[in-house]
Amino acid sequence: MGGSVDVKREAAGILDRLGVPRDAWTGGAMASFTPVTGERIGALHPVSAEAAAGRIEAAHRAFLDWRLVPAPRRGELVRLLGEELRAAKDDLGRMVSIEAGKIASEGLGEVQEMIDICDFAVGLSRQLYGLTIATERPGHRMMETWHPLGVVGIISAFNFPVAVWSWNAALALVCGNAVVWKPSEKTPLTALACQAVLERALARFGGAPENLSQVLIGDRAAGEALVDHPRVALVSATGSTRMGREVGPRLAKRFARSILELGGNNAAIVCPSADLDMALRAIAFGAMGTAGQRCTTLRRLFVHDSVYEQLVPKLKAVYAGVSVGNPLETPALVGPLIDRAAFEGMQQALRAAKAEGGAVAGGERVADAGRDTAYYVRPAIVEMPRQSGPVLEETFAPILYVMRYTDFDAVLAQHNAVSAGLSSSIFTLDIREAERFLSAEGSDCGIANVNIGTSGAEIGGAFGGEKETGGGRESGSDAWRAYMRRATNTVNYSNALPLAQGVSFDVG
Ligand code: UN1
Repeated sequence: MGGSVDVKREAAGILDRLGVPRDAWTGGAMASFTPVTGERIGALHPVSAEAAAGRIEAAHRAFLDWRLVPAPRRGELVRLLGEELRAAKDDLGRMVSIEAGKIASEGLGEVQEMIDICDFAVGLSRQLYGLTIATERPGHRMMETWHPLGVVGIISAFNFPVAVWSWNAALALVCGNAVVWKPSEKTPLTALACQAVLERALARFGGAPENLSQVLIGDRAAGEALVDHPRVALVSATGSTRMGREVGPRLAKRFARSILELGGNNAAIVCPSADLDMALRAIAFGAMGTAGQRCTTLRRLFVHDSVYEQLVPKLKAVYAGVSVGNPLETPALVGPLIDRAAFEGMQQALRAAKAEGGAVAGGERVADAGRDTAYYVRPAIVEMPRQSGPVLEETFAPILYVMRYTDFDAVLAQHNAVSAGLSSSIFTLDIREAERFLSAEGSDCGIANVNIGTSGAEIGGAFGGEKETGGGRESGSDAWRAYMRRATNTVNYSNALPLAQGVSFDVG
């Protein structure tokens, strides 16, 4: 396993190369850690509440200028960001592995997701279309115009420390907004790295208003400053449902907008006709990828009785054999949990599952994969007699609960009988089952897939979910609309003043 000097030195080298000043992450009061070894790698300077407010005001001033820059020109900034991200991909991907514990391929994949959303946003910068609407009055024209919104706040979680920022920032910037980002306290260094990459793009762009993008390094207080500041028009928050329950009402209280992307308790159904080899691979990636710490992670698996004995023993063998280890030094498929709290939460859920009659395989700490401050675990697969107890909740760890089913209607009901509604999958070659799953009476999630796992969505679609997942949509499709304000414009080019609905109001 890697020595402390190595990880620290490597992180320092990356931050230096990307142009993050050393005094931004050394000598401060806020420690940052790597889950790879559990050691401290940064000492950052948390922003005070006053300083946070000052930065938000500065971002607002930047917005006042940026909103007047033509959208395709704003797109040029995001195009340059995409270029800089391409150049920084290896370093930034590695930094994600160091700070979030992702395996190399997933760290790089996350940066690719950033590049993809930049490409999308560049195209979008010429497509912020409004409708032209038929009016009932002669000599009139009615249309919609989309205008920039203001300062957009971004609160992101440790598990996608850079991609979620980029979904929001790339769209917000082409839509004419300024952005202020409060990254997770667990991944502040990757945030500084991203900001440095954006600053390179800003330097090449030339002439963008100063303070167009800001980072608030800090704890909860920094997030609260963002949520409560009257200049922040929209907060896009990714994290736990508990966080969303606090942030949502606070934003609503001051009539600010929110995009909430909260917990998931994602399920897959394996039907009698499923391609079981394909299902096996998709389940393995969905449930064990990112060590079970994606909001799209597969957590519940319903397997038809007729294929259960063919699939589940194979799945258990994959779980028993999957390589768990240091993502910086080994070709392991499963890296560490983010911290001790995550490990304890996992053990607690496994105890609760046993108490509900679950048969647990795996879940134990993999002692030789790191030092005692790092938390590597063998992913757990738990055969449950029914959907109860911890199965109904999201535990941010690699636990897959497996249940048998016989009746399709009943399994659909079970599928939807949890409080979150993010992602879902069905494995079937039967078109009736597939289409019912996607229909109004099928999956109640924001993402519903056929013969694809629950995680690993592309940026082109709108990303988010229903119920306690929060209802927000980020990324592709028409998610951009949430980052703009809509004006309905009616123009009268006639000599008369006809009133709508035939109302007469003759003042003589
Ligand atoms: C998250 O876990 O917050 O669909 C985002 C996926 C990724 C994004 C996950 N593209 O798994």
